[in-house]
Amino acid sequence: MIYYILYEILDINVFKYITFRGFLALLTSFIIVYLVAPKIINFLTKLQNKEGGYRRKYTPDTHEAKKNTPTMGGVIILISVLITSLIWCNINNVYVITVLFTFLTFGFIGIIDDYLKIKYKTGLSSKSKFFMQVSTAIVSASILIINNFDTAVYFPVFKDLSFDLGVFFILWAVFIIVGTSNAVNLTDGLDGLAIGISSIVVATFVVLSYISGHYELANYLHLPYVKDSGELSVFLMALLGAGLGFLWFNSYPAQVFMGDAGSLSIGASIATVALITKQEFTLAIVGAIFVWETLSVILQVAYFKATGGKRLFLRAPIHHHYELKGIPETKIVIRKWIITILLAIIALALIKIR
Ligand code: 57M
Repeated sequence: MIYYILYEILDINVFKYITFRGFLALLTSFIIVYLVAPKIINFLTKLQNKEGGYRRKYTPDTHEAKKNTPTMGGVIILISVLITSLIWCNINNVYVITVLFTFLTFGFIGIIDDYLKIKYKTGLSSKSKFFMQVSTAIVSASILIINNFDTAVYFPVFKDLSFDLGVFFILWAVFIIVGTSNAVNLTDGLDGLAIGISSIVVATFVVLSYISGHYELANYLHLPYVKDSGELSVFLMALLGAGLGFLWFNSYPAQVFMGDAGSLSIGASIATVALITKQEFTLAIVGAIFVWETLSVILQVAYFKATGGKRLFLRAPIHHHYELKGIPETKIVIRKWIITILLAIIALALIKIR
């Protein structure tokens, strides 16, 4: 909005620049989170205490002390990113509209699930949650296709390799969006783990979306040029500011958990940006912790069924396995952040060797 008034109407040139608005977006969303989080945490704590909260069985003993920590803290991120995007993004940009739609709709699905868990001790059924996620992803992909989006998939390293999916792009988009959303959700099991990794991934895609929307840079680096996708970096800077702000309160010992409201919306929006910028495989690289956390669950369940009840890991997702081996929670979290930072550097370096 302010972008429209300051640049389109008052013609104040500096607000044309994505970088300038991006830094303002990061500061704005961080300050909003820092100011509203205490009040919302207080409200969620009262709600949780009134309704008795939600406890999963076989939770590691180290999590017993967390039983009164309020969840659904993702609403703080949703509010901050929405306000900041309306202020600093060009909301006439079809990619910003698509990502905001995905972000808010997955966030709404998460809010319903979190609230049902708090109030009735059980969330949405897996089927209804999956149906809502898939439906949203189909709408997101359809918005892109209606706006003549390039439905080809591109690959890291091999600059001339691409494969046009045509209408099957919708299936690909559903797989990437719903898969990433649930991978972040599974990973959200230790203080600061999901938000820390997500913020590093978001920061990586700030760079990638800026390049993807910059004709000269994209061509110099042999990356797919996606006209007007650079505006996504302003949205991502808003998400990064909100993520850092949320980490302020979710770092160990967490004052609040993000809930599905946060994990689903963050995962789905990152995935949608990866689809738009043609960097789905880069997402798999920098988000490899999300992939490994999900794979550990798949392997655990498959092994459990194949061996009639034996476990491959002490517990899945894999972060609980390390916990049960006696590694302190903060050490597990910071080591996974370090791995993700290294993966982000590798992912960006891979661009240069195309
Ligand atoms: C999402 N939820 C956390 C919090 C957060 C099929 C199976 C793998 C499913 C999986 C599952 O239910 N995952 C759901 C993970 C939970 O966090 C809440 O959920 C929100 C995210 N959706 O925002 O509201 C607990 O995680 C801890 N936590 C923190 N700090 C944070 O910042 O300490 C979360 C955020 C919170 C808190 O204790 O209550 C979770 O771990 O459930 N199931 C599991 O993840 C369970 N695994 C399991 O049962 N494995 C089995 C089979 C099924 C594979 C096995 O290994 O044999 C684990 N989680 C729990 N107990 N709580 C292990 C058992």
